[in-house]
Amino acid sequence: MKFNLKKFNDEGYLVFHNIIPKKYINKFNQEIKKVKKLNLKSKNKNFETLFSKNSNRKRFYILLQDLKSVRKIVNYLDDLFEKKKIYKLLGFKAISLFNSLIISIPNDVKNMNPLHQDIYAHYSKKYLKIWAPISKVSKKYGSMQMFKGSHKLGFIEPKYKNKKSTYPEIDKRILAGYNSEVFKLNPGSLVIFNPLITHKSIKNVSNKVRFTIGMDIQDIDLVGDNKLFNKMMRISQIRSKKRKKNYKIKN
Ligand SMILES: O=C(O)CCC(=O)C(=O)O
Ligand SMILES: [Fe+2]
Repeated sequence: MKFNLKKFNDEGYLVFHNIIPKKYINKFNQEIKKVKKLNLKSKNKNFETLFSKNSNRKRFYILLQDLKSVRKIVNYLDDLFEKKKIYKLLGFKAISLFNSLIISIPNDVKNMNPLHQDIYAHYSKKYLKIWAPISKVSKKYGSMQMFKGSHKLGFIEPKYKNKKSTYPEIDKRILAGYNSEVFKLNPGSLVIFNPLITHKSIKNVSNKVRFTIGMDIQDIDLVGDNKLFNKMMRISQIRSKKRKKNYKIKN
């Protein structure tokens, strides 16, 4: 695993293949099988059925975030970055590590992330994001599209498309002339990216659920552009409020 710092700084992301050992991916799949068995009485039902009720979705999503195998994978990657001296290369001194599990249901568009930068938990100027597919990702299985070099534009103010939107988006016109990539990767690969690179979800048009682990790695260093941090936190607060309001209306 060779971290090409120049490429990372130029393009805003790096892709690595076959990083997470198979045994961890298998463990994850076994756990998911157990969850399905426990919650789905009928064999022909799938995650979609469970997720279809909004009240279920929230509880289920929260519990799935902390699957034991997800923790194990995150710890494995943290140790690997330490061993390969990636933290050192990037100048991390005191690390805060947050992890999440992205679950993308076939044909779901409501929960996709529109064109955005990762400004919703952005508390440090030294911030690295990991996107680690644990199931196949592609234009068929759903994926992420990333705009090469767009982190160099710096913070871009996102706007709500209409009154009903709960996720403000970046105007795609600002990316005219930028090349982009939709990741086609096998489970166990990694995308390491700058949180300010513009990216979006790609719809899952297969009949399989897409699972991806997300990691937020931030240095606990408060020095930086306070005005910008306040702005990002304000945008994040407004988005949370809109989401809560929506949640209540539906239930
Ligand atoms: O996987 C996705 O659908 C989007 C992921 C994303 O926006 C992120 O990891 O920051
Ligand atoms: Fe994101």
